[in-house]
Amino acid sequence: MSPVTLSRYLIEQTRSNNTPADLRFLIEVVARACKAIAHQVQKGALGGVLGSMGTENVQGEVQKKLDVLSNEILLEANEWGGHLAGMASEEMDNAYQIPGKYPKGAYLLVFDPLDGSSNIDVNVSVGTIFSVLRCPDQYLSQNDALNEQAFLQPGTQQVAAGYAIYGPQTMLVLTLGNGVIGFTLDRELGSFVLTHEDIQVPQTTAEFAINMSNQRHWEEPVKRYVDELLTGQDGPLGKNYNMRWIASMVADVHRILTRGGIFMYPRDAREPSKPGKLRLMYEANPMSFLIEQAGGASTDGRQRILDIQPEGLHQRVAVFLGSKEEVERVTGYHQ
Ligand code: AHM
Ligand code: MG
Repeated sequence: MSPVTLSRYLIEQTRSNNTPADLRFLIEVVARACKAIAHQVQKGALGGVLGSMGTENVQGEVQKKLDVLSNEILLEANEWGGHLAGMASEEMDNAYQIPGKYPKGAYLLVFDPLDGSSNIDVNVSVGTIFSVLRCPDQYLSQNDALNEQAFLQPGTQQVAAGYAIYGPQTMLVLTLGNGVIGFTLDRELGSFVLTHEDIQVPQTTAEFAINMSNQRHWEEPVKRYVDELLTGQDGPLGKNYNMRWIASMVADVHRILTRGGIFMYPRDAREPSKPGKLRLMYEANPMSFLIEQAGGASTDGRQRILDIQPEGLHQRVAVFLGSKEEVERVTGYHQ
């Protein structure tokens, strides 16, 4: 049987699920940009792309050359097609305005162009995370600058989300709101080919992911939960757990979508004004949409992440996501 490429999959979705043609185009353009990013990531030292830019982003984090390059690739690929009203990115303080010479479209694209930057220089998997929202009618204007308020919609409003992972294989994992599917980049064909249908997160797990070095800063419910995991068979949970922490959210989430687990980045006392490290709009929301669509759960310890009303583009949030049983347990400890 001939391989089902991303293009074919999307065309079939248009026929069977009424996926709008402009959304299909948007996903194809994002996928094309991810191929270009994969190409740059793969070059590594040979392409002169490793190391820092010597600049900081809005979060005060040092930008890597590949952070900036990946951001440019996504902007350039998406600005001219007429499918977007605007874009927002981890690497830009404010929303990106579609240049006046191009038409504007119905969607908003939000992304972390290269997540896991701290792993770039050590040849560990990194990825691109993206979220697609519809631009509310009142903000749609061909002439006026896009108001940033347009982006501030809860994750439940996402029409698509996904990530590309640049690892031993480059993969694109996607949801259009009817399950999760995975494509692997066939470098000979130059296409993403459907390799993982109907991805499901197992409901139970014995694997957890957390940056243990922050333990002393955690809140009590997280301390209690991780203590119980660590006591294993002798503790109240009655089984031994294994720990995995890649420090690339894309890679950690990819593992969970593949074989289950719980991923945690709790709020902590280091910077009390910031609830956690990860960002709601372009990290937590798209990953939560994927995890829920695959049968898992995702909360900030107190509520479902997808229900949170965002107040800022770069807002941070605590994250507990993955296998339902464990996410519900640690969320219960917060109540
Ligand atoms: P980034 O977007 O600047 O790369 O930061 C996000 C990353 C996540 O991929 C990962 O889960 C987390 O930061 C790891 O942070 P740390 O190792 O600093 O605790
Ligand atoms: Mg990130």
